[in-house]
Amino acid sequence: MLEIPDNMDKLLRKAAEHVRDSKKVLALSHIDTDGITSLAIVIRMLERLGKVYRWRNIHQLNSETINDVKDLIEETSPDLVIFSDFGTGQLSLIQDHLADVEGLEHIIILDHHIPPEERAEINYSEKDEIIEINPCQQGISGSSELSGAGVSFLLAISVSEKNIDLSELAIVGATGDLQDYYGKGFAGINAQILDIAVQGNYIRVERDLTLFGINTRPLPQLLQFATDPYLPGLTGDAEACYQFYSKLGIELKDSDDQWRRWVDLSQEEKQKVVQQLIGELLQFYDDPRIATGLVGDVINLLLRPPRSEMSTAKEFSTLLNACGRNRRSDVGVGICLGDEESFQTGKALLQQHRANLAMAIRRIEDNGFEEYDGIYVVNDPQTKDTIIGIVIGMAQGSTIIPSDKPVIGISTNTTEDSPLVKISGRARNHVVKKGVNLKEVFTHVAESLNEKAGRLTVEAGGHPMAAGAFVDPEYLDAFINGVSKAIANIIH
Ligand SMILES: [Mn+2]
Repeated sequence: MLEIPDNMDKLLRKAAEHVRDSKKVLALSHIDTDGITSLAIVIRMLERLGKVYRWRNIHQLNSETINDVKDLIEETSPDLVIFSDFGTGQLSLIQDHLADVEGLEHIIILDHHIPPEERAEINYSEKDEIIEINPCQQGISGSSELSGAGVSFLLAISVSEKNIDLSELAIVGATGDLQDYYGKGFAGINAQILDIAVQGNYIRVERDLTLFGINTRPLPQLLQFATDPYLPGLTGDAEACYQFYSKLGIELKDSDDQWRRWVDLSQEEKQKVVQQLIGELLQFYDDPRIATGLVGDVINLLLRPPRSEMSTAKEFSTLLNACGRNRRSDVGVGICLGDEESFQTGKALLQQHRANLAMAIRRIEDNGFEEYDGIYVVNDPQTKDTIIGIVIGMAQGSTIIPSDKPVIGISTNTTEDSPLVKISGRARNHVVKKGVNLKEVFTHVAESLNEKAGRLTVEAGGHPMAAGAFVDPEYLDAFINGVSKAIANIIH
């Protein structure tokens, strides 16, 4: 059914065996859309096997939170723990802290993040108690070909082909991780999973507008609240959005005085709007793909209520992300599993999320940012660590912050009273092409600081264009200066 490397298939089958043999399972996952959908897939798989299980989302698996995980394991005494959408970067933590817990027989890691360099030589997958399944170790891209939810789906169908409907959630997870970025569609195993979902009639793919809210937002708000991409002159300006439609001769309300939504427009009306928007974006952005990406494959989710925040993969993924960013991933998991009350709560969180982002962007506009050699820095103590990455990305996307250098965000407003400072970095495509790899820069600076200090002061990870770090406040300045120097060396 699916073409996957033999080695990966072997690991999946072994993991599936451990799942079937388990008596009590603890499932742990990351808090974003991919983590939430990964977890929902794992839960459904366990539920269908009639297993006893507990689950929890964890914001970040690090040297602090691993102790909470250990407590949770001791409290729930599972014989199997499944980590999804994280675990690869924390394998040594997991090994050091969890491998010898009594009664815990197996650990399964379902991840897609790139393993740390120092692990290249070691094949931990050989060890029996920990099975790690990660496309990066199988010659498959973990940033464009398979997400955490995709890996979880592979396990679920290895356990039973009845889990094939969970392909829907795998695609929502991949969407959340932007694996089909700029409407270029899915590739690799993602494309295979999409095919399966289309054939099963769980998903239908249509060429349409890729903005958030085509099913749910009144026409003016579709543009006014657009953040991906930011629409110059329209995002944030209600009046301009009304005028945009009236200039094109498009009615905003139907004959019953109800707001029209994008899905209510005729093909001809849609065409007019799309042409106008693309024209404006082409003038504004140096990357033409941002404009052309306005139209792309829209993934309709046929198992979910129509005309709702769950009807397309993009809207669903945004809804789930909002749950996570508001520290309520559990609500997101409930939504994936079809719980109506969770859905209502999630919608309220989405509104809150939107408001939080708008206020954080406004503060950057009002208070400005700092310019360093090689980077821009936003240090806003009011912006939560869970949204700092999105906020700096949006601020740069909307040219509030110039895009010639990466932007680094600092958040001291961290989850669960952690003493660590959260750092987020974002770099535009053309900066990455110059050779800036934020993940590498962050990890190298972290390593050298840790070495100098003789202890753990910074933990870093991520991708070339989006990376993050948790920093001991004492080393915050040293870290920022180190990153500044390293990037300046690359782009000068
Ligand atoms: Mn992920």
